[in-house]
Amino acid sequence: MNRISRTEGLHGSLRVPGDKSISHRSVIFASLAEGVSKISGFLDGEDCLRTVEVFRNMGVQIDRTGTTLTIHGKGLKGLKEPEVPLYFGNSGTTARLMSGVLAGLPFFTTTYGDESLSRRPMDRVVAPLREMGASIYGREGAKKLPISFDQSPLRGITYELPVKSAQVKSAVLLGGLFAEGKTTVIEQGRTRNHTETLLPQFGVELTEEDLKVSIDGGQVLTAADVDVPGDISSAAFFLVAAAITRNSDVTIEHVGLNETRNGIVQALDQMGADISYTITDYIGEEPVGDVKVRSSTLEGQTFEGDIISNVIDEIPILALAATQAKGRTIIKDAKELKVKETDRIQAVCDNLNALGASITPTEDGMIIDGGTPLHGAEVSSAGDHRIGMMEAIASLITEGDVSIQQPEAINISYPSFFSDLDQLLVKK
Ligand code: SPQ
Repeated sequence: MNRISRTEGLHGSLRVPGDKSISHRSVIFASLAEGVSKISGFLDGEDCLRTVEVFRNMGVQIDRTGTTLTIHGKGLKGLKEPEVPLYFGNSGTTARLMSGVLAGLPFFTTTYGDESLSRRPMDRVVAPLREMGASIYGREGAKKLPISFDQSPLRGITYELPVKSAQVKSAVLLGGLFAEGKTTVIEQGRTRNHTETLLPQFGVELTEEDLKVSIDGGQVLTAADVDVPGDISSAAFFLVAAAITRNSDVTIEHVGLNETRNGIVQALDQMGADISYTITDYIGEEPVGDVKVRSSTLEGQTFEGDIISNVIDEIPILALAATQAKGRTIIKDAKELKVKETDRIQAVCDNLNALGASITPTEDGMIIDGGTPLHGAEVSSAGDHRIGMMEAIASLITEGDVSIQQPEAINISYPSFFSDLDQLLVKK
């Protein structure tokens, strides 16, 4: 249990750990590539380490020194049948993206996850992969983990995504690498595009047109070095912390500012936050820069439509910002939050209301009446890293201490969260 007290403000500069989405993809692509790739700035959180372990179990040598990985890729045809079931832990990204890979491999694999991941939907990737010819078996007709994959040739398809999901898009494109012919994915709206930005660095050609991405099967991946930028989803906790606390002035450096991921910067700006950013570099096609935030007076807003996919993982912390804004904030079109590590609509409402907020859950989001002072209480991460970090930031503004049950969930995406937070806290 972690107990945190109100702060006098946050000051200084910080680099947050590597982007989770890019770290997963770097390991997957480098393992499937021919040759040796070096990944620096890798996120050594539990989720990304699951992806590493999955490939080690299929014969890929992956050496890790801190946040640098050296991956001796095996090519699309060089992986070996694992002797053990593959464990995805809490990681939805590992489960969904690896399904695309495992469906295309010429051997049997069986996979499982922790309690939370075993509740999350897998039919969204299983359905298109089966349409491509994959042999997939599992619980509830393979709607849920555990799931097994057997050898079966894949053929390219054109698939219109029924949900806005980068994981499903990526799973189908990865299946497409192993398939005969062309695979095309058509999105309903833009989702994070790291698969599309990173695959070309490994020599894969993709064609993109509006919301359509196509890949030709059988392309060879060649080793590449990747420098992973800081994770904007991790930075978001400090951006909101600085905006809602007095006497704060924080800069998050060298963070990924991909336009499919920078929704939290847009959302805070829309709420009137004192926020600005500069792009300082490009890593491949990924823009990287510094984001500066100062204590702000926020105004409630309505967030709906296209911005939602761009800010989906930041909605818990955005909701906290909204509790301190003037007026009402409405979040709509965010039904996907119900199938994350927890039902994040319910978890945000239950935990922030326990601290004195006024939030009403809706079918696809929440309504937050702002300007509520928060007080201490005992809350829980409920095993969800983003809920745990949101609670830790909330505790910086509560009258009275907040106790957080299951704080260890934060290690999923941000093992150094509490020491990084401590670096920014102004000491009395
Ligand atoms: O990996 P996991 O557990 O699904 O992680 C989350 C998160 O909060 O870190 C979601 F719970 O991020 C997803 C994100 O919501 C990571 C991701 C990706 O790397 O492709 C895409 C999003 O999920 P989805 O279902 O919208 O594709």
